[in-house]
Amino acid sequence: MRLTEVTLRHLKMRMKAPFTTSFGSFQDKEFILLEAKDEQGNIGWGESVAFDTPWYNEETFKTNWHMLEDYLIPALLNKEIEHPDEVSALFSAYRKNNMAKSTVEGAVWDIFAKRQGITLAEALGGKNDKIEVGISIGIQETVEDLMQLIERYVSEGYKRMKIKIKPGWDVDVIRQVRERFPNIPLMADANSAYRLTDIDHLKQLDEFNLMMIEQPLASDDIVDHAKLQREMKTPVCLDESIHSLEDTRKALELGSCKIINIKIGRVGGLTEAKKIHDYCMERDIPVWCGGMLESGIGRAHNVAITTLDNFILPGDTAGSSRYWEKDIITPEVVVNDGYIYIPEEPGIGYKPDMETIKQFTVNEKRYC
Ligand code: OSB
Ligand code: MG
Repeated sequence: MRLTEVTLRHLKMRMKAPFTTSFGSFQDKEFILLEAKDEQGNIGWGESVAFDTPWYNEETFKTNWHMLEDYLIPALLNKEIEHPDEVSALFSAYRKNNMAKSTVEGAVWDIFAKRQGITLAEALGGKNDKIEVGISIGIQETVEDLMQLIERYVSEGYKRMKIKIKPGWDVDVIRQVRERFPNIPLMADANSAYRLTDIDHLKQLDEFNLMMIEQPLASDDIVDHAKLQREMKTPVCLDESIHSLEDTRKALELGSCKIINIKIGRVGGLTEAKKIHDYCMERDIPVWCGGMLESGIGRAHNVAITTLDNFILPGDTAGSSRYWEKDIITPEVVVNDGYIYIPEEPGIGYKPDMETIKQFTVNEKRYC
């Protein structure tokens, strides 16, 4: 197969509610959607999960546009490939920029599946026809606001609650949540808000039977996380620190975590995500699929990879309606009693809604 045409679109969509992490708050989501066409006319879709500000990692949707336009699309256009695994070799001259690489690699995987008439989940080797879904709840103005959201998401069937924490919104909040909901599967995500010197404070979380604490320390650290994990009963899960299979190997060798959050964009695409999944599976390390407040296109890729066997823990793949008044795919991603059922159409399985995409597009450019 070979790509003959690629279209980049810059979209701006407003979320239903602002999302607040230890880094700050935002409600307007700007991102890139990529549409690729092969020589037979098959269409594949990818989404860049880079934000408009480099708070989560160093990439932004603008750096992704630059990388795609000037390097990645030219490296791929009209090159004959047999399998999406070959895409990373074509990109090997370019360091990092994983979210940019993943945007176009995802579209290649979608086309690869469609050419065979199978779902993206099947193309990746996924066997499950439904996946378990958790939800990530941002920092709220008051504890009562948080309680009401948990109440609602529990009643909607979500399989685990993830609470964002930061200094000043952590031990006391989690204690109150545990008192009110003694049995729900519960975890906390710090997005790197602490230092190793906070160890005694963090160890207080051990009494709340959390499934894990996600990325408590620096985004570029695996050494201090290992020290913390040795002292903490609660399993540490790494998010920001993991960019590749190599990072995964090193973190596990050091004992920096017991669980890995796999985000397709952060690790440079589905091929690398699958490698990390396989490596963890051989070592009995559970993984789960993180989220980046994606539109339905990115969400569809997350749903597909979550069908692999070692995605044991519920992911942050909440339904479309949790984020958007109207998503850009049909059908929208729906969560039923805490499960998403894998769509049966070939490729990503959800159809891009071109009307709605047009409505949110602020810039568009075609390359061939
Ligand atoms: O750390 O997992 C994270 C959202 C944006 C950036 C980073 C994170 C998150 C979330 C929400 O936790 C995930 C989602 O609902 O898509
Ligand atoms: Mg996280």
